[in-house]
Amino acid sequence: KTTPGLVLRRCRQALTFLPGVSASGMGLRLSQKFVFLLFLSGLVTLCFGALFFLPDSVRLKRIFLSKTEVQPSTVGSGSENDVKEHLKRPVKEQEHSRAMVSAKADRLKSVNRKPAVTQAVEATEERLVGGKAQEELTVSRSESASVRSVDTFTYNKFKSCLIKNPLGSDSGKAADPKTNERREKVKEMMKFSWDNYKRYAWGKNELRPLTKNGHIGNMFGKGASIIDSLDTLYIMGLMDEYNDAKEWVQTSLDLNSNGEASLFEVNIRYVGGLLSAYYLTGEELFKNKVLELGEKLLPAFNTPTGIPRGVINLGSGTSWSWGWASAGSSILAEFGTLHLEFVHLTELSNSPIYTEKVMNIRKLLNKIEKPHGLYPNFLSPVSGNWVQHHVSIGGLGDSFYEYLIKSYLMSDKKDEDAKKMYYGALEAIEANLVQKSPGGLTYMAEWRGGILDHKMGHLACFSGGMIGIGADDGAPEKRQHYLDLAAEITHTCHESYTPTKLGPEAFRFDGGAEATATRLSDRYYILRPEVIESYMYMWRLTHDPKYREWGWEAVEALEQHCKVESGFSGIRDVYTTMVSHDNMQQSFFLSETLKYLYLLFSDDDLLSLEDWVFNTEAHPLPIIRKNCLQDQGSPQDNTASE
Ligand code: DMJ
Repeated sequence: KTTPGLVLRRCRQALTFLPGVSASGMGLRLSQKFVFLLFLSGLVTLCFGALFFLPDSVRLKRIFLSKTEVQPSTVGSGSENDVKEHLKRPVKEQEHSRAMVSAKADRLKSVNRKPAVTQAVEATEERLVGGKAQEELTVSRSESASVRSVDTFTYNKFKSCLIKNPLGSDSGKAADPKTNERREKVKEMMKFSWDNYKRYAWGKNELRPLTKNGHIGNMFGKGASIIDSLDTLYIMGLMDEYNDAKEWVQTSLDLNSNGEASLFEVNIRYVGGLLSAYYLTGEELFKNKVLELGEKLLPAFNTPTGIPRGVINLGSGTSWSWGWASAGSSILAEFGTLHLEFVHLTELSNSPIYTEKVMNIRKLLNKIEKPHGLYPNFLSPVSGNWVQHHVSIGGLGDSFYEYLIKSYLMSDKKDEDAKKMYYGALEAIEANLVQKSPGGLTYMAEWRGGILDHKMGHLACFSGGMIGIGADDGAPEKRQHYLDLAAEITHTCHESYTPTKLGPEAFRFDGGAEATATRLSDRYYILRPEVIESYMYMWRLTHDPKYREWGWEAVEALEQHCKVESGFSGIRDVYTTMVSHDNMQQSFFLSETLKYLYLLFSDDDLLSLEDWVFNTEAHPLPIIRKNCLQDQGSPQDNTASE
């Protein structure tokens, strides 16, 4: 048996023997010298090779092998310059050089890192989740091959792979006049919101409709409402407005602004918005902008685990964690809500780096131990461990679950890992969080280290739609159950919409409460989409007319309570009809709330679910049909180009 000790002893013996041999070697014949030299070089190679079998901690190894070679290389890390170089090269070339690039990136870590990140890397190298587990987290070559994009993306080819025309046969116009009138009403609301934004807040992130000015906020430089509106304007046929938005992207979208930006918000609003705009219109401008932006997000992944930090300065590339997140942790709903957009960035750029970044996150999440199969909301990007055991399907957790099932659907049902993770998570959610109230309402409680908080956030109301779209791919015996669960959750969320017919930020099921906000601070409504989002999905899945009726109730309530002279505004208390406005027209109102309402009153072939998944900001992204894109084939029944 070869042990490290034995190898060392043999090397030492050989080394002490050598000087004597070489001293007397003068008298040897040429052939003997040759044999001796051969033996000597073999021995040296053997001793050096044996170093690789020594445990990591053995000093000798550290002396002989440079530090960078000992370090594992992770796809989650890399210097900015390497990333740029990497992006310039096509996938094929990168296949051969990926190993070299990541080793070089590791070498550069120590000289080229932003201060905050450097410290973290050095301080925690030894504390990484399971030490050498980091090596295992590296996306292997064969795995990245499975997510590799086609050689060059061609827009026409992509269009030919859609089953339906994105805008439907008659722009999605509903057959019956009543539904059509309602759809027109929603379009009018969009135009009103947009016109006021344009008039008072053009180029700012959002409109303040009471004070008639703009609001910047801290998610990105500017123009969030413009990017968030592009696809809504386009599908509604508001072409003058769409053209104004497009022109602004061309002339004024500044991707180099210095300032704090949320990686999550930039991704779901800007990356998502630009991707959708490109896929819907084929305008190269959007593709170029989104690829430029995608590249700027990569430095946020330069952490020991590859789990990105929450905040990034797009100008300088520096990234850091939210000050409010405990112990410098990253948020599940933030780093877990990148997959759809990043896979599309790889599609369009022909660079695997984006997919590698998100696959690395998924790998870590797959590996790490989960309390009762649940995913807590806070994770350290340094150690890769959970920071607190707080689990929520609402804020801080929500869209992570959404992106699992949507990753599966968007991969044309090829991404089996995403499917497994989604149904595993759903099982844990059902076992631990799903509750029935005394009044018979089904809800999702929150979980704090094993103790249930019988509260559900408005944000968690997206889960009706999520469970609905995932029902069909669950185990056969569970399908009807999932559809029923989706309907029950959607019903509960509808119950929370009273008496203004708008819903509070959070509602409770304890102390006799049945889907009501018991705290003053939970009573506000900020034009959020989640309840309407679930109506839209449930309508498409069941065609039960109640969902359209519930959607119409919301339209009337928005008109009555949220519409002000110069736009739409959130309200401070949904339990009084003497409303007080919060003076904010959120950009997600244009991107999500109004889009989902419009789709609810349209035919199912407008952005058909057979072809599209919506990102968490309601930006439609196409299902990637690799077979069709690569093989000149197209799906049967293709009416997309009609
Ligand atoms: C949106 O920005 C997204 O839906 C996000 O996932 C959660 N919150 C808002 C809307 O409420």
